[in-house]
Amino acid sequence: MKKALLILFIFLCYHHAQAEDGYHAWLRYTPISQPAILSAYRSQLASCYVPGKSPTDTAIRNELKLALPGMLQQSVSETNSIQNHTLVCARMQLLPTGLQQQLSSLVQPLDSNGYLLKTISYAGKNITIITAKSDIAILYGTFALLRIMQQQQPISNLQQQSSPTVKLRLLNHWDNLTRYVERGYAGISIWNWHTLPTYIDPRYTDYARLNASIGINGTVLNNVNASATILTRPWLLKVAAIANVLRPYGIKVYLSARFSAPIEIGGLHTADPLNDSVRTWWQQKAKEIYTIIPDFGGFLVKANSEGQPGPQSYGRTHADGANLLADALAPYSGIVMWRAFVYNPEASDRFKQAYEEFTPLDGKFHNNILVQVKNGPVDFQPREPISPLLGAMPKTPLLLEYQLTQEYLGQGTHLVYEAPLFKEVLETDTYANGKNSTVASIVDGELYHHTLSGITGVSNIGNERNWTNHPFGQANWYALGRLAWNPQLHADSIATEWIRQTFGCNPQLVNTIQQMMLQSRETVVQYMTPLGLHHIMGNGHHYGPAPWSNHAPRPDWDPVYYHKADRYGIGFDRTATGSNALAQYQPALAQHYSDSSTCDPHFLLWFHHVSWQHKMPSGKTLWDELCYQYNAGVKGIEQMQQQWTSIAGFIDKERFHQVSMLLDIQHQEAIWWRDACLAYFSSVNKLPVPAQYPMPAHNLEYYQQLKFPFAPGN
Ligand code: BDP
Repeated sequence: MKKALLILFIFLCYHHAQAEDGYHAWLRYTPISQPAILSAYRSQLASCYVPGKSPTDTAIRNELKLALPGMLQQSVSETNSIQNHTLVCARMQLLPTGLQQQLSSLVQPLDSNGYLLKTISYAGKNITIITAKSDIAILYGTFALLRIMQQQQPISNLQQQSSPTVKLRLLNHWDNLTRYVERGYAGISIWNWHTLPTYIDPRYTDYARLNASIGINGTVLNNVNASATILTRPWLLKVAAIANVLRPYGIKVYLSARFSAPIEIGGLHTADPLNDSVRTWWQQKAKEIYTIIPDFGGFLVKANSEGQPGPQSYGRTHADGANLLADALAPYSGIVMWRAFVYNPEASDRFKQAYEEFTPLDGKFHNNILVQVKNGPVDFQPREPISPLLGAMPKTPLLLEYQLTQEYLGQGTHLVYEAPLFKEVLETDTYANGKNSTVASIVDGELYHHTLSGITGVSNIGNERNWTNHPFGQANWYALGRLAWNPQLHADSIATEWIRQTFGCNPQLVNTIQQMMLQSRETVVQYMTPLGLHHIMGNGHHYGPAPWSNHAPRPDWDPVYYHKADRYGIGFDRTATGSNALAQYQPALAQHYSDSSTCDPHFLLWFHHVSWQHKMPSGKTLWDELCYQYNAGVKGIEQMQQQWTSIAGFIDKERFHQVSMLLDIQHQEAIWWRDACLAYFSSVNKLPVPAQYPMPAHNLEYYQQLKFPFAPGN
């Protein structure tokens, strides 16, 4: 009996050790499986030498201690000098002069965050070196080497120089102080405010490691719909405790600031940006913050948007409001990220509002301000044209905001790899300063020579063991960091490196998952919002289809506002005969969309109201094409299910089952989207769903009466 229990115990321990819960994300450091690579790594990396003494150097040493024994299955000694086959991780100044001379021409052009990885022979020794101008850059270089090794690629002949293109590479948490995460689908906030500042969850360090490994260098801890409480001293001490953990990893903390904080926590009667007491209040607040958090990054502000307070409440402009805060932060080199996500129920077209409010202010923002612009003009839809502000404010650095959390992309249960969406935006030519004025060249500061530049992602992280709930949500976090580091990287290569690190290097596994990921964004567009449909999700929670919805508190929250379907046609006319939003783009860009017969079908209903009989490039009528697209979306998920099943043998059973079940949900919901939308549109246009497609499983009333009062994240 005892023996049986012992065997069971050993089995359970073994089983537990094997369980893959996704916590380590892409930093798994599992044993290298290819014998030739393993033996090459073992001999090349016999020891490491990290001479620096800063907390960042300690972080580097810790990472190597975790990673190398894990991958090499042998211990790697730390040395006090450079020996044969040593991995050297050191700033240039800490290297022997001879080595500095050998490397100086390669290191000289690097940015302060850029690193050099190189194998080199020095004083008769073959060494692998990671060097740079700062310790943070060495940390980035260390993660770059580990990324190569986790992919089991050769390192015997390395020469890689890399500097980030974008200065601010950020996450925005929409985390409330209650730990409820707005639009969060992965549990509650990882910031355990109640136990801070004394209890430091080890998870904060792992958060820092994961972010630093992809180059993220800042994080806004709290929701843009901010509570002023975060700016009070007890809370700033909590923030400082997080900042202390993140600092060695090169990550600054930022806070969302509530514009009316001087009233709410300062006891003033106004928050008017031109009022002297208000100015003094913010100056003192900044001083207090920097006394507590000396390297505080700055403020993110959502003002006069969706009910948030702002300068317009006092007849002032966004620039007045942003300058007020920027001036308070300037003595400490802090910055303000002022959001341009504004719209107003009276406007004829929500699409146009941000451009109308912000372009007249170009040149009026002080130089420590970035205007933060969502990638599209409406709101993180499965596909949007670019925001017309991108390219329309040459004198203002623009910070590009993406949404990692999948508010409009199937929320916590759909597999959607967003890098193709990110790239579609970055590669769009705005023609703002002639041809090749891509969004990438605007947000990296190059086009208009701005020193401040930034890309941010609204975080999809929560306290779920695997951070993002859907294992593939991690890929979106990963891709955001990689693209912010270098917007020229490709969605497919980012997917490949993520898969190899996250799931393994078997070629069949890698190819299959890569195909699934690359197709997934187009598939979600097809089953949710094909041909340029947008914002037809359920009101408020945005979960599931509700194209019929027409009685929200504001018209611009209603799907019917966006699709304008009637007996004769569908789509939002944004040409000169309609809202003329198209005129907000440069003519050369507008031209891609302006004629309904040549408009890219992906954007057709964004810009045109066309008849159901409109001829599509495929030769089908619009109605037939719409039915085709919805069905293709469902087929796309069926294909993903088959692809996933085909690689069952290559994946740990925990994640295999988890993703299989999530794909089942996604499949059911794709069918729901298709059937509900086609049932509704066919009730409007009175056209039957063509016979080759399945009929909606239920009648329209069935879909309309579905209610989701407890949909998450709302
Ligand atoms: C919308 C979300 C809302 C956010 C808002 C924003 O539905 O929860 O507060 O954007 O970005 O997408 O401010």
